[in-house]
Amino acid sequence: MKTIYSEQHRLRDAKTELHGGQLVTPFERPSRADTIIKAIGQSNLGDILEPETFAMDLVRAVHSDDFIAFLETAWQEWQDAGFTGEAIASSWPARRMQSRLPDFIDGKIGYYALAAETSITEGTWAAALASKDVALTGAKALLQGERGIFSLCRPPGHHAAIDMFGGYCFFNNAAIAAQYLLDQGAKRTAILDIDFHHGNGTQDIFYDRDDVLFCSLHGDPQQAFPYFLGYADEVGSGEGLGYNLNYPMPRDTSFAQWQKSLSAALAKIGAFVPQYLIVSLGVDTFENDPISFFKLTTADYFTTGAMIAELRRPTLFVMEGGYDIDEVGINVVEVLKGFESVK
Ligand code: 7XA
Ligand code: ZN
Repeated sequence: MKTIYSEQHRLRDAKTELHGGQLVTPFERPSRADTIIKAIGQSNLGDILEPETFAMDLVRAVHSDDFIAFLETAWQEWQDAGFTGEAIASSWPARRMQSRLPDFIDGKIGYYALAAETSITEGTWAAALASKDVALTGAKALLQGERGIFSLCRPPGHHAAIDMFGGYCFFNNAAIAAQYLLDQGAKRTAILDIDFHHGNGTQDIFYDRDDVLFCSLHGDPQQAFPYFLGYADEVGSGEGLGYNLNYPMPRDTSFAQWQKSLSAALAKIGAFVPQYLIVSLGVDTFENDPISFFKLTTADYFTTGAMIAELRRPTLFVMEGGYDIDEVGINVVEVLKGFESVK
C-alpha cells in the first residue's frame, strides 16, 4: 500500500491549545506525523509519495466560499488587529443571538469556529491546503486502480463542517476526497469514521445526501467532544434519510464492544455497495490516548484493518486523530497491515 505524505504538514505548528482552562502545547503536533511516517518507512508497506496540487474548486465543492476566504486571511487579520497571541475564538453566536458575520476578526473567528481549542497560526492555511492535496492524491490513485491507499493528512479534517473549523480541523480532507470521487463518476461513496470523536463535519456536509453513506463510531457525545452532534438519532434528512449512521459508545469501551459497532457499520456499508470506501482513520481509540476514553490495544488495530478489507472495496485511509505519540505510528501501521493481509 502506498502512502501519500507532505512535509508541508510542519507549517501547522501551533503553540497553544485551550485545554482544561490552560493554554497547553497542542496534542495535534508535528511529531505525530513524524512518528507515523517513521513507522510506515520501517514497515515495508510500500512507497511514500509526494502529493500533487489540486485546484481550489475541489475545496469549494464542500466548503462555503466565505469560510475558505476567512481561513485564508484570518491569521493576517488577527495580526493586523494587534493581537500578539495565536488566533483563538472566544465569542459565539449562542442561543437567541444573531448568526451575523462581524467585520472584526475577533468576532469573525467566533462565527466560523465550532470550539475554542484550535488556534489559527502562521502556516495553518498552507498546511491545510497541502493536507487536502494529500487526500486528493490518494483518491486519484484509487481512480487509477489502487486497492488501498494511505493519505497521511495533517492537519486532520473530520470536524471541519461546510463553514466551520475546530477540533484541530480546517478543511475536511475525507469529504473533499469523497466529493472528488463522485465528481469523477462514482455513483456512491461510503465514509467510515473510526476516529474516537464523532465526525461532525463530515456529517454536516453530507447529511441530506444519499450518494454518500456516512458511518461514525465514537465516544458518546454526552461525554465526549464535539458534544453537540453525534447522537444515534441523527439519521440524515430529506434524500439523505437513512444515510447517516452514528454509533456512540460509552467510557471504557473495549474492542469486543467496539467491534460490534464496526461490524454493524460494515454490514450497512456492504449493503450500500459503494464504488469507493474512505476511512477517516483516527487511532485515538487507543487505551493510552491522552484525550479519549476507549480501550483498544495495538493488536486490535490489525483486526480492524482486516475487517475493513473484507468489504473488498477500493479504500482510501485518511489520517485523523491519535495523540499517544509513542504508539500512534505502530497503531496506524497495524490497521494498514491488517487491511493488506486480506487478499
Ligand atoms: O478527532 N478529533 C480529535 O481528535 C480532536 C478532538 C479535539 C478535542 C478538544 C477537546 N477540548
Ligand atoms: Zn479524534
